[in-house]
Amino acid sequence: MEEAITTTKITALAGGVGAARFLRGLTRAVPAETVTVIGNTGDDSVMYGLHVSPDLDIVSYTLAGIVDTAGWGIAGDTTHALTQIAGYGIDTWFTLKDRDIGTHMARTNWLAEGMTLTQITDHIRTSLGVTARILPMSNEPVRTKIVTLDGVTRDFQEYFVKRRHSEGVAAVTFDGARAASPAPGVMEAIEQADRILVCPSNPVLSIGPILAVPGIRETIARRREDVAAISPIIAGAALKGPAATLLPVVGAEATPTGVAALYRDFCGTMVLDRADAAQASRIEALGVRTLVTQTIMHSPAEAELLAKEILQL
Ligand code: FO1
Repeated sequence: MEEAITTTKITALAGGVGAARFLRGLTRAVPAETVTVIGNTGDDSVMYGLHVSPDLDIVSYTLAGIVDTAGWGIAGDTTHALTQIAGYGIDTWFTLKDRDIGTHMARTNWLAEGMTLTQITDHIRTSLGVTARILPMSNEPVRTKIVTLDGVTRDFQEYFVKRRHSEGVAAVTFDGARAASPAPGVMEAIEQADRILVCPSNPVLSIGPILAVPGIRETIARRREDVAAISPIIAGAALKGPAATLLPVVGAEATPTGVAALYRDFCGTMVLDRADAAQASRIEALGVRTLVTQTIMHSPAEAELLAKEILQL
């Protein structure tokens, strides 16, 4: 009798650069077509008239092998369009390069024609040769807003890029989340996955918006034993971005224990770096199992090793 081939289905919650680097390793460790990525769209924005979906594009470009060394945009891209509009007096603080603009032009036109973000994201990733499935968390607009200590509410990219996340933050909100619904395929991907991974993304800015879409957090919580999250905080700091300064804003410590406390209702295992090994017992005391290993990914090969270790759990 022929042996049944069992394919493990993996669903991953993802933000931008850190997530994409992990996913590049994951899709080396397992067949990419067994991976479904649920991507954050809270960072989406209209820039120079074009709909930009940074986290979806970062994942698509990274898995397609065309991402720039910055972690976003396309390698070797040029800035002619931006130079042109700067000449018209437009403030070009958000860098959209020429080939990348092509993606945003296509997306903007397709949205105007009535295509959903799900359909558009699928078309872009398949056109780029990406075999992992990439789903936006929702097709309805959910927009991350930052309320500063001065009481000013900023659009996400204005806080993150224009002001280089240097302002004190009083609160983070996800406008539209309550009225949004999970995009087609999202709930099924969570319910039918053998393993659910939370990528090493900012828990507040990147994973927070996904969990804010009604139904998603509760559905993941029903799969708690199969959920593992990789801490984006190592030795009290984030490798990239403001995660360490934003965790206290939502009442959490800027440590893997703080991340575990935020995730404990839906996450059975926390993966933390060896530098934080001393925190394992505090995390276990929260009822969350731990895997202590090297979580810093210097290369795709190291990301693959990390993915393999997590999948062997
Ligand atoms: N990040 C920057 O620091 N500066 C930029 O000008 C910038 C432009 C940009 C354009 C397209 C895109 O997909 C991403 C872009 N990013 C830029 C990254 C982005 O702001 C953030 O990394 C994500 O929103 C957070 O994951």
